[in-house]
Amino acid sequence: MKTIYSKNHILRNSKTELYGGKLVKPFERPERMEFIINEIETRKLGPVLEPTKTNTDIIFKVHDRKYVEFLDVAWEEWLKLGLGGEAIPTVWPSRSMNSNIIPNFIEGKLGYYALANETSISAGSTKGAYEAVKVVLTAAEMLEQEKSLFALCRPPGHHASKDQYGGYCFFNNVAIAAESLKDKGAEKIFILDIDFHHGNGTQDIFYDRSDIFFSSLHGDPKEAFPHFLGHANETGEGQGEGFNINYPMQPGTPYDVWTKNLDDAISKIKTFNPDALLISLGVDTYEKDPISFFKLKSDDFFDVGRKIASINLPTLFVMEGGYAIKEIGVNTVNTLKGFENG
Ligand code: Q9C
Ligand code: ZN
Repeated sequence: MKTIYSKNHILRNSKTELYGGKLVKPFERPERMEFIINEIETRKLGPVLEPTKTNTDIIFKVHDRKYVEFLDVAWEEWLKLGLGGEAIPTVWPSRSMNSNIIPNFIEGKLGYYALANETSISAGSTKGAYEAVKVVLTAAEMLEQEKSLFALCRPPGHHASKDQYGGYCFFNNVAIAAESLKDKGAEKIFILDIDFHHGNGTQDIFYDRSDIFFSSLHGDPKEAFPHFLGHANETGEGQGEGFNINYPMQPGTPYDVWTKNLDDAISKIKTFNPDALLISLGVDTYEKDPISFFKLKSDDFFDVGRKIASINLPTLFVMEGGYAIKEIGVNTVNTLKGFENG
């Protein structure tokens, strides 16, 4: 399997994450990619190629123009305040306030465009996020010639909605890939999100659509981030009714329980019969992940890949989360090798 990867992901390199009441070194850090690339090379998954697609205008099919413009200037505007630290929102349009008027001042804009405040914006963050879009667009374009591809995106994307960043995500890479495939003639796309966290951004973007089916296996939002979306009763709306399925699961969920839900999702994929399958691949379902609570073991990821291969569709894997850094490469490549040898 070919991997598309940009070394320029390093442009996204913030120093802080608000976690446990402290500013800590971010869980979503550049070294994650080094462990994955290393494992791809040692186990000879296939060539690692740089993105060739550099026009990212299709972003506007997924994200609001004003949101993208905000991300383009956020760091410069924050810098002008001369406060020294990284850009972190401190105020939101909460239920008792008015969220219809977008503030001019950066402090207000951060709260308007952020869905959480662990994702600090720093110099280069937005440029790094564009690199992940180039990676996923190059991979989507190549999917016409290849049975499967791995878009090694960083930063991840599935928490980013039409007009909000957070959960380490700025642009919704997998959603942008889906729009790109539709642009090239695909009629139906299925997005299966197996990251530990609910893909709230992807769900929100396609919630009223019947041509892009979204399904997610994740920690129950009553217990886990993003906390305010990902419940089982969210099934789509309007034209999209019936084209969204969530599988929230409890703390401590082991592979045998998790994989029954995967089997159910796979039966939905087969019935929907899409032109392509996009996998939001997070390996934070791993038992030793520092911020998650499922109990998948490294060997289980082979089986995940094998099951996805059995669906027998053009498949694009898009990297999302995974924070057990030492094992992130093994778990990712196990999934992809399981797919190839399945
Ligand atoms: N107590 C992705 O995996 N903070 N994002 C969680 C846990 C945010 C995860 C705090 C986690 C975001 C792409
Ligand atoms: Zn995650």
